[in-house]
Amino acid sequence: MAARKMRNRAAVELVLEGGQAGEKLNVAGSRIQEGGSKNTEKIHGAGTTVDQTLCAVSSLAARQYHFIYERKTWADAQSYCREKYTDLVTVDSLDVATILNRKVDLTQMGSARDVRAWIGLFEDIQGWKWSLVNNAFYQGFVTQYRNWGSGQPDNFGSNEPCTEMNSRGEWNDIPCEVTRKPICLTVNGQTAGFVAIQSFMTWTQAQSYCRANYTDLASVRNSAENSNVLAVKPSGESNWLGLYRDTWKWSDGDRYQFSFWSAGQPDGSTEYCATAYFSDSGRWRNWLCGYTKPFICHHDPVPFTKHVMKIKLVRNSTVDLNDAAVQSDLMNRLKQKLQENRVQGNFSLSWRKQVDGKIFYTEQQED
Ligand SMILES: [Ca+2]
Ligand SMILES: [Ca+2]
Repeated sequence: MAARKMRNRAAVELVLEGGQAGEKLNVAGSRIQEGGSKNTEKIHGAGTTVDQTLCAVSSLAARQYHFIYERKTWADAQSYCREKYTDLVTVDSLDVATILNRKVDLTQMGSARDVRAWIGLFEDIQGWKWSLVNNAFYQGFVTQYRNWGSGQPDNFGSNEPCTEMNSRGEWNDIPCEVTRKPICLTVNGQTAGFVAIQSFMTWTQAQSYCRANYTDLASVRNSAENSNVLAVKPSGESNWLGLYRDTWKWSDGDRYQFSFWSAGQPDGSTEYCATAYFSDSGRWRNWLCGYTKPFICHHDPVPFTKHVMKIKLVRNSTVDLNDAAVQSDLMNRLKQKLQENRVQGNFSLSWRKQVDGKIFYTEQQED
């Protein structure tokens, strides 16, 4: 009969605080057994490990990703994600791209040539707005006047988010990087005056120039003003107007900053929705929004204010868990684990002190 041995079992309560004000979750009672090692560097042994418990806790706070292999159009996929989860996925870092590459089940994606899934990225093709923001000047809905030429805006080459007026007074969307002479605007109460500038600039340079020297780039509120612009502009030329739009946007409203396009993408003037293409490491390809594809949702769990975890450490050694260096080492490893699990937002981790001021307390137990 094997001799029974006594194990020195230490318990500790770990307090995880963070997130927004919101629902309080309590996971007290999570147990970790840590045993068989001389110090806290190695965590092995039967039962739940520190890693597993931290994973479970942080998954309550971290963004989760869900692949849906049923095929839907981009708009239907967006509705589905918003209903069941939070939104179509936002891929705002290489970390997220890596997670998606790891999670995708290629066998469920259809033919090998079509391993792509909708993500939340779309081109805001209807989002035209004026450089000048001044509600008193527009008085309601006169921001909506447009005088597009026939077949415009056509987003030729998938890169036309700025607007010029041609020699007939008609508007055309064009790339913002080309150079045109700007039409600047001076505003005096409700009155608009237009000034033709005689030097070539990109749209952004034109905007800065007009804002520095006049009120802004030209806003056109009605056909009478369109004629006024036409009257001052150089004949036989196309000139900048203040109308522009954002290009790519995330469905959940996040700013489009991180870029992960496949070579040569985006292309196609009417491909307003983006897919992650898993034959190319999940890089993005824009595609016609009406096609049906698998898609990826993300889910943001309820923000939490505080978790209390009770951790039990089983050890054979004589390491002093109330030694400050040991505690700080363990704490650092726990914090690192939380970061690896992408716990979002500000969080803090601290030990909960017992009534006697100690953090760890030992339980004598037979096993
Ligand atoms: Ca165009
Ligand atoms: Ca494309």
